Amino acid sequence: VASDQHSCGGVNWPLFGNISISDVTMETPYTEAANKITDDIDVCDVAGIFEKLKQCDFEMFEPKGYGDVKTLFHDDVIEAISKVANIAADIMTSQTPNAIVISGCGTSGRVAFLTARSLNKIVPGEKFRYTIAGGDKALFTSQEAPEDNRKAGVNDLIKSTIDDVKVLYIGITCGLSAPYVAGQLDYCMDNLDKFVPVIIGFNPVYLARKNPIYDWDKTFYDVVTRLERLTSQRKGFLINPVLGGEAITGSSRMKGGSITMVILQTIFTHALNGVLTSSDMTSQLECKNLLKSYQNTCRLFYESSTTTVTTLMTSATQSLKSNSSVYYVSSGGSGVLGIVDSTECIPTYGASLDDVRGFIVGGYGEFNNAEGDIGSLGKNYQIGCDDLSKLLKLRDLEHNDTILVVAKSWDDPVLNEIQVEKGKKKLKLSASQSNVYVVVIDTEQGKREKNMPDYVAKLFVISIDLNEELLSENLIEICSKWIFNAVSTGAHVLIGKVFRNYMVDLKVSNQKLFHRSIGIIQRFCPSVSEQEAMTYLLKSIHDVTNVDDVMHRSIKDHVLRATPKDKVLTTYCLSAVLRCSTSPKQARM
Ligand code: F1P
Repeated sequence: VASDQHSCGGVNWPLFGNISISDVTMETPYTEAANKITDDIDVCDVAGIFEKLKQCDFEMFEPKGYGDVKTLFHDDVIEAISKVANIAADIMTSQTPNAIVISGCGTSGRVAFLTARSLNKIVPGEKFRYTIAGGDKALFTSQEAPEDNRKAGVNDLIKSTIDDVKVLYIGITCGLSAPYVAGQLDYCMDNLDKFVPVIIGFNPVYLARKNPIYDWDKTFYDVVTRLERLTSQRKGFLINPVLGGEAITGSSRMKGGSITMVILQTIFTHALNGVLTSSDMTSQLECKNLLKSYQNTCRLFYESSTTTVTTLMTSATQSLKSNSSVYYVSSGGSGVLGIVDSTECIPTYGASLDDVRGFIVGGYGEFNNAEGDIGSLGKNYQIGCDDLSKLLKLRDLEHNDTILVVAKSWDDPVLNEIQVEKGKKKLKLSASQSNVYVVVIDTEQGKREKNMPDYVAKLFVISIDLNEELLSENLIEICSKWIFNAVSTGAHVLIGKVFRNYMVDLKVSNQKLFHRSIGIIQRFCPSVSEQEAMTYLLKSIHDVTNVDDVMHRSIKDHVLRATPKDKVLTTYCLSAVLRCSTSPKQARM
């Protein structure tokens, strides 16, 4: 961890790892800062991209923080995790109607769902709930406008806890920014007799978002500083280690999503281990050891997956380049993670709904979301292997799809889907125009192989030798996330969706992304003021050459107008750089 300080506005801002000095200012949170490691990721080959993603992910486990920059292994972070595990254990074992609600927007809400889903399978009483901005539709497609709706957050929380006496609320917002979560957190703090509020995010409190929240007199910063005051009385908890910049600036689906999983799984594994019987010290030590298992797994994963991931990245790139698709197929939590990964490609890279899609063995029967089968809403809500089989039948020979099957062991049911049974292929993944790859994440020592049908282009085995029996399912699951993240990120970088390490084709679909877009324009045109950058953005959003008539509108209005549009940022980012007077329509063409 770098120990330099960057002086800005009379304040010394601590630097973390590989974030550039110029990127951490009073306004730039760590989650939105560019990472030096990936500064030139856009000109790297597959091996270079893999190496950079690896180095970025290793930063998640920096051994210790300094000053007020706390990293994952900082004592305060571990103490908070262990305290929350104690409360969780209480709720999990109580007979009264108590609940644990995990909530967030986008990837954070999907990880909330994944966690609640898997814990309800092992803890009796359906005590785990999730809320996600935009409801269950947001599990499959990005619904970012509801993220800015703090009232919707409160209503969802009230609805899901109406019959409960005591609730552990865990709100997740990587950037400490989402209004949906801010509303819920504030509501919890107004009702401390019922709620114990916890926030997971990856910025120090002073970098929480200070922009006004629509229709409210509070900002995220106001709400989280209120929570900070409660932490000394142990009436609320803040778990906010800094992770270093994302590989693709602001792409919190990556490190942010992974460490959210790590923290939640550590809390609940520890709670299940009978934390109530251990002393504070023992409890913290156990949490630290659990965190170390993830660190170890991350290292083992990257050490043993270079060939696998680079081959998959290459195939996915060729598919996207030739207007074909990348399909992920997995079972259980890995199936969910494939869907989560694909969902985020749309707002992050301006990808189409068909570019990357995820499928889960057993479809909705396995997925287990609160609203049940919503497949009738459209093809992007159809998630079963049968749906994929049907889809493949319709693909013509011009397609060059990549099908990536990830198995968590040799006994994973996903392997039954593709095996040859008495000469018959069970799952019709065998479209001749597809490149089918199978990856088995193997924790066993002995070599075990199954016959693969001839249509499987390559079988990869990633060997991870785990001593951590208890956690092994979780550890393998997170490896599947790293595979999906690397494949989709690498492929989008290689087809030119990233400039330096900025997502220049993002969708301007919520307040956070509106501000991120202004930041990107300024990043490439340092001489442009914030106001000027916003003017360029508004010209692009509203297709006007003069912004006088649109300037007074709310950010909410701008976002509503921008959400369905493509290439909003590339259009005006370009114009700003060239200082040209092209009309917005011309530039987009
Ligand atoms: C929530 C989120 C991200 C997504 C995009 C828009 O962010 O939906 O998951 O990738 O950046 O915002 P956060 O509240 O967890 O910071």
